[in-house]
Amino acid sequence: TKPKEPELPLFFGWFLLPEEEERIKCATMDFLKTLDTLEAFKEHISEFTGEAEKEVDLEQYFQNPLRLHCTTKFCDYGKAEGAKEYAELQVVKESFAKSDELSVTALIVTPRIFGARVALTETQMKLWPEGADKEGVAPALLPNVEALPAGSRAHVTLGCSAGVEAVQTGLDLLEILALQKEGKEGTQVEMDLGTLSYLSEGRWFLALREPITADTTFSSFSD
Ligand code: 2AM
Repeated sequence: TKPKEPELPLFFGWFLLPEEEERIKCATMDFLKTLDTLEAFKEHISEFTGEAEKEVDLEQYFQNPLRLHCTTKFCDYGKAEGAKEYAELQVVKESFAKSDELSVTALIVTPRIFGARVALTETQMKLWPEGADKEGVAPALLPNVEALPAGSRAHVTLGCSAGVEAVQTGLDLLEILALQKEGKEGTQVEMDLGTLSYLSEGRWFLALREPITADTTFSSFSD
């Protein structure tokens, strides 16, 4: 009989340690609590609620994912292109179950998602699959995404609004970065954590004054 192929996971990524998860959730929730009280945010509230004047409690608006992580490769149990090749990479095998520190440099909020931008180190980039930034990107946005540095899509999804899938965080992040590159930043507000900018259609970007670091383990997840 043929030996059974090892099963591929749903995805690979860096998983925040449980105590780190709590710390990051608290810090980022504090930001959400402040954001929805800002006048600048209230001016654009209809982009979240569909109605002007209506209030929104962002803490309730976004649902927390189960485990905070930064996806490197979405394998879909082997159905995703390049899943097997990724799992077999020497660097993936060598890094598996090892600890690593992630650096969060910005937070993003849109009507669909709440996320943290991750700045990958050169070593971490070795685990970032080639072409990962472009996957599932709308053709119209592709040239803009190709102009961004590799690894620009790296992020931790902190929450999704009702009916939205986590994959949206990376796509919204790329859109924001593309708009910034074109110089399309609107209102800027100084906050304790850093500079908040508005990028039209309910998109907000907080560039952190100090990066937030988090200890993680590189691993895989299967439902
Ligand atoms: P995320 O990385 O933006 O949070 C399980 O669904 C995990 O895999 C989630 O963390 C999700 O998004 C990520 N994911 C789902 N579909 C994906 C895709 N097509 N490409 C990249 N990541 C995906």
